[in-house]
Amino acid sequence: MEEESKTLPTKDNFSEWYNELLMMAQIMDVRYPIKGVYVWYPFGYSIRKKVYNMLRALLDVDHQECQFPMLIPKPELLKESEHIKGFEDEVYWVTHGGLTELEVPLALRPTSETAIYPMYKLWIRSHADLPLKLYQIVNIFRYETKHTRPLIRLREVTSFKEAHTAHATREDAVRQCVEAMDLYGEFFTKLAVPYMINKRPDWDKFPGADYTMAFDTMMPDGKSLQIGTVHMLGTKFAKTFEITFENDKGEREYVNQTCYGISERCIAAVIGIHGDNKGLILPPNTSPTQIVIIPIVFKKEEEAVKQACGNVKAILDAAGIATTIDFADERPGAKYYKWEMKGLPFRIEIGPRDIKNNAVMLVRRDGRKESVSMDGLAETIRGKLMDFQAELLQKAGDSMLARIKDCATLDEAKLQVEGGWARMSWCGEKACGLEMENVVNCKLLGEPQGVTGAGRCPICGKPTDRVIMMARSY
Ligand code: A5A
Ligand code: ZN
Repeated sequence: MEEESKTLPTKDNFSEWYNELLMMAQIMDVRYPIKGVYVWYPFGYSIRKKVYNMLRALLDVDHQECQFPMLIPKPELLKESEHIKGFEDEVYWVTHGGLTELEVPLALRPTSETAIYPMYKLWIRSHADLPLKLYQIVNIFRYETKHTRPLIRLREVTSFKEAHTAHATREDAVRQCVEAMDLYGEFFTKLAVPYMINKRPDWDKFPGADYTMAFDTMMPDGKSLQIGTVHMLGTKFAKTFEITFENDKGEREYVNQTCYGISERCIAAVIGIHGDNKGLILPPNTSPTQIVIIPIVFKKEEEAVKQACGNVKAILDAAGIATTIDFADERPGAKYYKWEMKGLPFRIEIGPRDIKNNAVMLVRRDGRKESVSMDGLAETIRGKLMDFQAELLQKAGDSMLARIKDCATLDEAKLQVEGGWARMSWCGEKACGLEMENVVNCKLLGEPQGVTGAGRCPICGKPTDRVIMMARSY
């Protein structure tokens, strides 16, 4: 695969840095000739595999994976009025089979409620069938009109994980939302991505939901990125699609439902938050390979160095630490550059002097360098990988918190959203909320979970204890 010979723009130029990095580190090729549609390179896809295996493992504890069709008949998609109102501008339509116009146009799923729930109607009969917790990882299509960006805002989302659950009672469904939030919290922690959970304002919730809880993270430019959402659906879809169960008194009742989703945006967050001017920095959990060994070879000791490298790889691989050796015929400096760009957490340099010292030279991706003894090597490295992972999360979390500020006036908020998020009082009225968005030129992310504070609405002046998070957003 051809290498780009460009240099990476500095990260303070975030948009350019991001786009260039995706190509240079071979994550996504952005040259596919459809707007908003991109191609995974094998290296990018290996990160995707690693990340989604973690997500699968978390879900598989008490969900079942399945797969529904990508095509949705038009009448099904139109059934739930709020849902279709939210998505009608974004749907791609299949209207022909060959030259024949289809009698029933088919939508490419923009999300799968209307593909899945007609089947739930058939599958759910009695309370013994509940709760039902299914998920699928599929591609979806949305004709996005906002600025498209690889991994962030796609017209073909390739890695859409959507879970759909059905429950006997509203309480059970509410509890499921909490469990889903816990699960997502655990997932993002594994990715070393800090987040806040915000309850979206009513006018910005998922079309057809009772309410939406969103996971938001902060990108380096201070803008917010919605990296996951949990929706309480209540009985709205159940009523539309007639999904009922027989309760233990023999009566038919509507199920209560939830759904929650994550896309490859979570990988954009990892890349954006942790990378630096040299390229990607992958938290060890997300990296397909944790360690690259670089032989520091001088002609007469070549064999000994090669052997030592193989020996170290064997030790680390046996301990479950994925390791590769770069034997390419290049100068060590060129190899450092290449693997730093790809964000491997650690590199190990082995030369004749290290062999003599019964040690290896360990260099963390953030530049920290130390000699590590061959005695207990795998254990030492394992510990250091865990430290590195924890430090990345800590640093990112600190940096995000430091850029969230309580603001008393709209002027103050306006300044604050230039490079971070503003927290303000809000009376809860839509008119006031929209006016705040207008004046500050930002988005109301919503009410941060569990946070209140006495104050006054900056628009109407009413005393309130509700607070709202405000940000520019992707
Ligand atoms: N059925 C529910 C789960 C649903 O569709 N929810 S959602 O619309 O909020 O999408 C779930 C998550 O997918 C979002 O939180 C966002 O992180 C991601 N997402 C949505 N549209 C996207 C797009 N065009 N490109 C990339 N990611 C997207
Ligand atoms: Zn108000």
